[in-house]
Amino acid sequence: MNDSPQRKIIHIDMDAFYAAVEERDCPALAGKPVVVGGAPNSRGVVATANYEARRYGIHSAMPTSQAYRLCPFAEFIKPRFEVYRAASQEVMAILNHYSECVEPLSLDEAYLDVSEATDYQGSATRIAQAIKAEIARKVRLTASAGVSYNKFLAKLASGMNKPDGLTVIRPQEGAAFVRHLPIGDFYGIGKATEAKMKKLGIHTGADLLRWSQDALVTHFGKAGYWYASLAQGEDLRPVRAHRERKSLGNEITFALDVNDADLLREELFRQLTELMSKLERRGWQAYTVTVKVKYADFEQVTRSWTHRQPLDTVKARESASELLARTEVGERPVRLIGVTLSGLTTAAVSAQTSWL
Ligand code: DCP
Ligand code: MG
Repeated sequence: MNDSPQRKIIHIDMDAFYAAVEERDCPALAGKPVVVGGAPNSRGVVATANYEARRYGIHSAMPTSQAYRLCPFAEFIKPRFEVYRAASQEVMAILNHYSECVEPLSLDEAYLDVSEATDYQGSATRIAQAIKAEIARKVRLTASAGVSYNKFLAKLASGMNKPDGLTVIRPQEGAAFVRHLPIGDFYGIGKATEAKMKKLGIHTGADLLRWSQDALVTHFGKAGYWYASLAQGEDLRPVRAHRERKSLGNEITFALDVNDADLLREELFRQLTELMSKLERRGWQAYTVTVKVKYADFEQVTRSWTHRQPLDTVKARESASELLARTEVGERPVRLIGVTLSGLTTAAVSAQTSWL
């Protein structure tokens, strides 16, 4: 894997993925607003909407009942996950043909590192064009592609000319591009951090760039290093073809949304205790704790902490508690909470690969 600033990274993101699959499979939907999601009952939400429906203000995670009010004549369709999964597999198979280094992020999204590619004289832009064309021909769906020298910019680029877009941010353009970027669009800056940044007068990349790394670390902890490099248009994260599989996680979806931060912390501790004893039984040690929170509106955040030493129960709890405090629990109702331990190592090298 090549970590030099001259890497060539492509980010592929399918357009209105679930809705596009429905349109593909049902020609009668052509040109109509299409909403894929749960029934408009208490918990029914929009999974996605096609671009026609988005014109009415409909978007992912919105209650279906609200989508219905915005556009009663839209086609409301129940998700067919098996079909989306099959389409996703076809897309990923195409991507794997263009690079050995493909990192899927979700059903409809992946990064490719094509630094080493020799097709099309190594032109990442032409590779991206070829990928889009092959997806269109074989899967009959459109994808948007972003091409750049790191993951952060490639992903931003793929979102810039949706649908069916292809956007390139060249190495010499990255820094200027980032200066104009609203602070909320930076990778890893969620709603809470965005608000904190704005309080400090940081509204754009240019504002962020005026802050020293030390000052950012003072205000944001370890994440400050990350923000400082993003401000320069730098992101050294490698594309990981084989994602870390050794992790152990727990989560719970509440029947009713929970507002009480203490209660949520207790629930996390309960999950952690369970995980730690599982780890112990298997003779494993973990270095990373990740807390996941899904709010009532389905927005999901994760907060992670990697330690230098293997975690014990006390450390794991302290970390989880700290990570939880970096979310908006207590302020926003929570639908799901979970914790994962990763960065696992073991002294006993056993053949336990599928013990999750
Ligand atoms: N999805 C979901 N719930 C969400 C967000 C997304 O179920 N809150 C599902 C439906 C989407 C798919 O994941 O089709 C991919 O998500 P994207 O965010 O990439 O959205 P789309 O592909 O639908 O639209 P686009 O990428 O064109 O903006
Ligand atoms: Mg998409």
